[in-house]
Amino acid sequence: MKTAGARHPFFIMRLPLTAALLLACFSASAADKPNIVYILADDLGYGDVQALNPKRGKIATPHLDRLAAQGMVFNDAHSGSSVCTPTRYGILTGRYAWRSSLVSGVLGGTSPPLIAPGRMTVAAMLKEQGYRTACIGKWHLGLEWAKWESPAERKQHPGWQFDFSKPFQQGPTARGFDSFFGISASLDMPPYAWIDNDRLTALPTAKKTWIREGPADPAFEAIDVLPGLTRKAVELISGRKQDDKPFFLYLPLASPHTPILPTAEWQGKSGLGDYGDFVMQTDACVGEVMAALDQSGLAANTVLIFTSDNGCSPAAEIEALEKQGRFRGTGILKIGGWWMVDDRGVSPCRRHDDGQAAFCRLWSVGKSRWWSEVVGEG
Ligand SMILES: [Ca+2]
Repeated sequence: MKTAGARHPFFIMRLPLTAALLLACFSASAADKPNIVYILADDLGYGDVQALNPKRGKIATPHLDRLAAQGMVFNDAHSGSSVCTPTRYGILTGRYAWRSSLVSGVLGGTSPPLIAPGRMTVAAMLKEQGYRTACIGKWHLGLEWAKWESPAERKQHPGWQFDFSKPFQQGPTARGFDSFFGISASLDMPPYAWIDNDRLTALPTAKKTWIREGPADPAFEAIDVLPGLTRKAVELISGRKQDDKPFFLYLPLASPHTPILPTAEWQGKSGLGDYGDFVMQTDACVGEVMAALDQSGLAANTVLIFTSDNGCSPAAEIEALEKQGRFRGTGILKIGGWWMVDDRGVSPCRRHDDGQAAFCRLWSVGKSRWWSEVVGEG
């Protein structure tokens, strides 16, 4: 399917370790360095994108389908641990997560930093290459929150484990990003509050519960997060000029992870329940980013990557969705307590050397000028 607008070089689905792919950008000439937008969905099932599951996919994903049609699809990649935190660790450092202090599982919203100080990240490497770097979204790699100076101070703020009035250390801006806007971890992990660079935008004086109870900015609502992240990403792209420095936008979304909260505009759209509606809204976010790149004239020199950290969680009510035909006849594998859905039933967990994990088999759906020059026809 071809549509108006510039072609987006490629599309990737479920590719947890992509540092090597981003490294390919460095072989471009200094004057022709592409912008890079890396969108990471959270708990989006492989079979939920119609382009990847055309016969059985029931959720409309027109923007991802267009991206797939205009770009390239990588659909046989493997990961040692594919849930939220290890995926993010692998993407940003190029290392297996089990080489870090977190051998399995994920961090919480107030966990300490997982990426060691001084460790090279994709953002830091691109910054050295003259890129402006921004992270907008769900960090989930730990932050060094300020500790209370005295037990008396802590006593004055029951429920506050840390002094949230102070900036944290060792966050995204200490790991190679010029700027950060987003949330500390998963959307169901406190503190429930927006973060701007190295601090909360408002004190978490309330208590809220989205699965977990914790301190919350009274004005913060989980349902506003996907629209908020989308707006910020579009603002960043629209504010760029063609003669500016190249930019790297890392956009780790918090959807369609729990709490599954499509906005009123999307409720009921899929006919498959909240999860289907939230997937459609996530697809629309990708559409807004693509439109911003097109309208700002940046698309032709921007590498847009889309992937997901893992398959959809049991909270999506998989069995109910299956009864409606969503996964009919597809392979569903349970790895480490999480459902990995693949319409060919391929195991996503095989081990490779770090540098090879990102590239297994590759199918070319379309080649851009940039792809041909930088990566080559082979
Ligand atoms: Ca996830």
